[in-house]
Amino acid sequence: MLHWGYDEHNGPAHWKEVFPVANGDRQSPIDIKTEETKYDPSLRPLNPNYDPASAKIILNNGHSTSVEFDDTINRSGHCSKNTEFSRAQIWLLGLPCEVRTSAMCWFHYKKIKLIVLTGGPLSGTYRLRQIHFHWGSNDEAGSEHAVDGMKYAAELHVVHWNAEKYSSFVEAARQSDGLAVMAVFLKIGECNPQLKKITDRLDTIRIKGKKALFTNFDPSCLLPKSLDYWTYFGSLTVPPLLESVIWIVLREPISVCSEQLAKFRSLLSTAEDEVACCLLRNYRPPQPLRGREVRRN
Ligand code: BO1
Ligand code: ZN
Repeated sequence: MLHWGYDEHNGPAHWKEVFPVANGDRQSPIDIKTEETKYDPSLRPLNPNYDPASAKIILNNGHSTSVEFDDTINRSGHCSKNTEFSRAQIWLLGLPCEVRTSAMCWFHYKKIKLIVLTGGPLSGTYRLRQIHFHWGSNDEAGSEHAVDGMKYAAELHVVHWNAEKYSSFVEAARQSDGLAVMAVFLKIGECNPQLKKITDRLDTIRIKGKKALFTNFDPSCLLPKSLDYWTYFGSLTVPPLLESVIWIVLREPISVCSEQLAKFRSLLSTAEDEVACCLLRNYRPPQPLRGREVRRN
C-alpha cells in the first residue's frame, strides 16, 4: 500500500499493513447495539458554543472535504481568568494575542468560550478544529457508525481537541483524552438548506489539495433538534487511526437529499497532475467493540 485510501488496493482492509493500531482495542467506528448501551445519569447535556467568525477555509484533502476553523487563540495559555475590562481599553481589541494585558486576557477568554464543546461526557473544554463528512457510493450506505446494523447515507464529524490540557491538535491527537468528535448521521430525505452552504461550494474545490475561503459559518446550524447521544472511547477513523477520541454520536439524524450526496461523490481523490478519480466513498466499516461500554444520556 503506497498511499491509503478507499479503493480495492489501498482501502480499510489494507490499513493495518502500515498502521498496526488498526487492530487495536479501541478502534472506530462501531456498530451501536442500542439494547446493549448503558444509561448513565452522570452524563450531562452537550453544550456546543461556536463562533461563525472562526470558520476559515473549505478544502478537499483527497479523503474528504472539510471546513477548517481558526483554533490558534490562547496560544500562551496565559489568558485563563476573567479580568476587568474597561471601555478605555477597547482599542486593544485589534491587537495580536502576544500583547499581554489584563484587557487582552478578558477579550481572549471571551473568544475562546465561543468555539468550544463542553458537557456531555467531557471534562473541561474541547476546542473546535474542523468538520468533515463521510459518504458512500450510493444512498444505502455511507455512515461510519451503524445503529443496530443500520447505516445512514452519510456522517458529519465535528472535531475538537482538549486545549485545556494540550498545546496543539497534533499533541492532543496522541493522548487518550485528547480529541472529542461529535458525529451526526445524515438521513435521506429533504434537501438540507444548511448543508447547501457547503455543497454549493464543492465544485470550486473539486481537485485534491484545493481550498477556498469559507467564513461566517456556525457548524451548530447542522445539528439536529435533540442533542441526545451515545458515547464511547475510540479512535480516528482514518490513518493514523490514533486511539485518542471520545466519540459523541448524536441519536437524531439530520436530512440530506440524493442531489446533495451526489455533489460529495463528484469530488476527486486525485490532484491536478493525476488521472481524475472521483471520491465515491470514504467510510471505514464498523470495528470490533472488544468489551467497550457504550453509554447513553
Ligand atoms: S475522524 O473524525 O476520526 N474521521 C478524524 C480523522 C482524522 C483527523 C481528524 C478526525 N485528522 C486530522 C489530521 C491532522 C489535521 C486535522 C485537522 O485532521 O490527523 O493532521 O491537522 O484537519
Ligand atoms: Zn471523520
